[in-house]
Amino acid sequence: MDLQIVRGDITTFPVDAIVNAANTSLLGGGGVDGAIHRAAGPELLAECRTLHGCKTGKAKITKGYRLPAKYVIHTPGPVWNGGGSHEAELLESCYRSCLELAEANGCRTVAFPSISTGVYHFPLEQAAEIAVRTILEYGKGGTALEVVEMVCFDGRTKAAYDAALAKMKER
Ligand code: AR6
Repeated sequence: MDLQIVRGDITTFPVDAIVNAANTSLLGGGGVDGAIHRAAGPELLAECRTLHGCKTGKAKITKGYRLPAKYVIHTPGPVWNGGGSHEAELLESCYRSCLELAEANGCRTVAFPSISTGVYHFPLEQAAEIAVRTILEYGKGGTALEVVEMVCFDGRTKAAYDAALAKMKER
């Protein structure tokens, strides 16, 4: 399994599954969630309504509708609350749950946004290290997933994920 850090708009990625940094209602919002719902069209919200929400750190899958991706995997990340409310383990659980669900649905290629580092205010450097470590550890366990892309929307986010990957490779 290859982990790639790239810059771009996740709604344009022709992968098997893109991940949505959702909220627990799964009924849409701003940020990447809003962009995914706009690009996928109203059928996505209609399917999300049948899911009855999702717990923080877990994941649920839908079709991708008008997106180039076949599936959307929705995961509510933790809201940063100072670090003493299990935020790190919940963020790790988001990445792991999404990878497991992607693999269980036969996906080979998955693209993630930077979960929780927008309006949920998880500190970027720490979030990047958790994401990179969790994805690489998942890959080491043996997986049918071939490519995992971390899709960074801006330069600061890309720099943080590049640094986290470089740091992991040094170890
Ligand atoms: N492609 C890739 N990344 C994007 C895109 C895009 N098109 N648009 C934004 N980002 P956020 P969160 C980046 O706030 O912190 C929603 O309202 C963005 O720059 O979208 O997990 C949900 O409904 C940032 O780096 O997600 C929840 O209520 C990253 O995606 C809440 O926000 C995540 O920022 C979730 O907050």
